[in-house]
This record gives sequence, C-alpha cells and structure tokens, in this order.
Amino acid sequence: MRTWPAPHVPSIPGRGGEVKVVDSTSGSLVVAAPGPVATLYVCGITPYDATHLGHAATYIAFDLLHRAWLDAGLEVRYASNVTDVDDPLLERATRTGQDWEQLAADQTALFAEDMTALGVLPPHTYLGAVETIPTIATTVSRLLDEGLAYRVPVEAGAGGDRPELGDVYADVSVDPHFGSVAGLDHDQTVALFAERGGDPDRPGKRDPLDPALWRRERPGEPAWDAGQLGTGRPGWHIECTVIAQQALGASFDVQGGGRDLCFPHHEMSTAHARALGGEGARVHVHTGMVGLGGEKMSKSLGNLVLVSTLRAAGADPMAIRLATLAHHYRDDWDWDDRSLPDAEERLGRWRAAVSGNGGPDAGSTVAAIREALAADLDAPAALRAMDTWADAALSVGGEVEGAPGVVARALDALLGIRL
Ligand code: 5CA
Ligand code: ZN
Repeated sequence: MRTWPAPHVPSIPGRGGEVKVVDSTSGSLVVAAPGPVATLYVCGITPYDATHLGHAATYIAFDLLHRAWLDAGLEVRYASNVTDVDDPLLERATRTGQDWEQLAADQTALFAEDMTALGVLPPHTYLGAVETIPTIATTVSRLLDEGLAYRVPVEAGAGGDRPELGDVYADVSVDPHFGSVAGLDHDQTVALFAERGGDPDRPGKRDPLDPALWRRERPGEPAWDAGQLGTGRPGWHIECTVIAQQALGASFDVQGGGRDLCFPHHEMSTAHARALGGEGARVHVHTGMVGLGGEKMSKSLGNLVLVSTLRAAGADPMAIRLATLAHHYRDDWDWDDRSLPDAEERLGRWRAAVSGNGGPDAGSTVAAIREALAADLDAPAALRAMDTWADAALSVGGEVEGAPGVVARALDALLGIRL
C-alpha cells in the first residue's frame, strides 16, 4: 500500500525530553519508548467512508507522539494498516451497489489526501489486509497446528467446495494473560464484544469471546485460497497482529487507536501476539471519542463531519488540525459550530504574531511546548504556551531578532502546525 508524502520537519535548537503517556492497561503515566529506536503501530482505517474529525483527531494525536519522539532524538519506526476487506466494508458496498475493491481504493486515496493536508507524518510500513493475506494465512495455520486455534463448523452453503474445513477461531482460554489490556470483567467483555463486531453467540465456539482468525468463503463474498484453511478471508484482530509483527517485530513499544479499539481489538491482537511467542505492544494508548451533537461520530451512525468536506468548503487544513489539538487526546469532545472558527481565529493571531522580524524571546515558549508534549501529549497546554507568546508579540512586541522564525519552526516540527 502506498503512503502519502512526508511533510518536512524543520530542525529546531535543543532537544525534547523523554515522552510519557498514559498506558490504558495500567492507567498510569509511563515512558512511551525507552529508545534509541521507538516502535509505533497505529490501527489504520477501514476504508468504506471518508475521514471524519474523529479519525483525524486520533491520527493527529499519534502524530504528536511521533514528532515528540523525533524531537527527543529517537529513531521512529511507525507502522499502520488499512482494513481493506472486512464486514462493514463489504456491507456498505453491497448496500450502495458499489464494487468493494473500488470503494476501498477510493476511500484509501481520500484518506491519504486528508492526511497530507493535515500534515500527518506517514507510516514507514503501510500494509493492507488483502496484500497481507498470505502471511496471515500462514500464521493462522501455525496457530491451528499448535492447538491454539480450532475449527468451527460453518452453516450450509458456506465454505465453497470444502465446507468441512470450517471457520478458524482462536482459543482465548489458553492465554493466562487474556483480559490484561482492557481490564474488564467477563460480562462487560461479552457485551462489548457483541457491540463491536464480535459473535459471542456463534454455535460451536469454546468461549463466547473466542475471535475469528479465518472466515471461510460465503456466497457473494470475496475469498482467497489458503491451503489447509480453505478459501476465505482473515479475521480483523489477527490482521493487525501480523502486520505489526512483520513491520516492528514480535514486541514493540506502543499500539494506538481510538478508545473503541481497546476492547476487543487490542485485547485480541495482543493475545494473538502472545500466542505467537511475542509480547505485542508494551504500552497501549487510546484516544477519546469525538462526537457530534452528543453522540460518537461514527460511520455506522452517519453523524459525520468529514475532513474532505471541510477542505472542499475552503477550510484551512491547519485550522482543522488546530481545532483537534485544542482538546487533550484522551478527552471525549464534541465538534461544534465554534470548533473551526475558533481555530481559524487563533491561527490568524499566531500568523500575525510571527510576521515580524523580532519578537519576544522564543526559548521559554519552545521549552514549554516541549514539556507539555512530553507530559502525556498535552496539546492544549502547548497551545496555551503559544498563545502567551503570540499575545506578548502582538501587545508589547519584542526585540529578539529571529524569535518569530524559531517559534514558527517549533510549531511546525512539534505540533505539525505550519503558519
Ligand atoms: N481498521 C480498524 C482498525 S484496525 C478501524 O477501527 N478502522 S476505523 O476506520 O473504524 O477507525 C480508524 C481509527 O479512528 C480507529 O483508531 C478508531 O478508534 C478511530 N475513531 C473512529 N471513530 C472515532 C471517533 N469518533 N473519535 C475518535 N477516534 C475515532
Ligand atoms: Zn487494528
């Protein structure tokens, strides 16, 4: 899968401190990556609808982590996926009469355009589920051979000409650490599993929470031949396990995504990683949910504000980015009528403030932005530090030659805001 072009990250004097984030598993502030190489996997989109503000906020949050790591002198390896075959994508294509592959290709391209406009650094490894099927199939076969997965009979009409092979499910009971990522009790997990794409009531499973690893061919659905697994397509959680492992190794620093992915997706993908002999992510970071009118913005609910719609209406992508940075990444918040105008106004003030040759000294402002980011990616605190500098520049001015340039480059490098 092709990524989008990398924006330039200006170099700025000095270096940022060690970055700490809140780990969802422990709930405590931890060092995100010990270094010198920092490895990050952020779950990518399911491309059946265009990038909304919730997606944008999530990818921008992890972009701050990426930038803070670079500023701290770490070498970053960033991987992500595109879930370019899965139930919601196929359902949408069927409902709208589109070709599923075309839908996925169009929406993946639009996502890349949005990420480019928003100044998000691209992943170094970017893989689609479809292109990874051979590796996923080999991995699922291995889990089956090792007794960590089992076959479940399929309904009549499923499974093509080898229905007896059945679907393949992971056995969660073999993993003593299962449940450690989200830390929920059994009843909560079963309810969430059903709500978020799982099938707790599927007959033939050993445990209601066992997730699908390989889904056999169904009439009208795309399927790929995978030897002893038979024709079918991969489950969702194993997709991310395999892509992360292939790009970053069996154990890596941070897995990220929106909070709706904590359970079951990150619980399951980490359990799969353990079954394969690794650790998966050492730290799990989750963003809050962006809503509209009091409800989570979601493709399935349809209450979306799309980045591409705002751009087409002439919104400055930097103002869209700034609007998301006005909220802490772990908070839930609502996009509303003031979000964009407030960000545009702020951006305008900052642009006016950096337009002169001289200004107030930049040193303490750059330090404050760095400190804010190192302390759990506190973007709102970083914006307040910039507001303080801009207010001073506009009211009393300043004599330090080149200070506006230093501040502007720091904003670009650390927050991805190009003035
Ligand atoms: N393809 C899978 C991950 S492997 C997937 O969840 N795709 S997605 O398109 O549904 O979501 C992409 C990312 O955006 C996920 O990290 C998800 O948690 C996040 N996300 C979705 N809706 C919101 C929202 N309203 N606010 C914040 N983040 C959101
Ligand atoms: Zn994922």
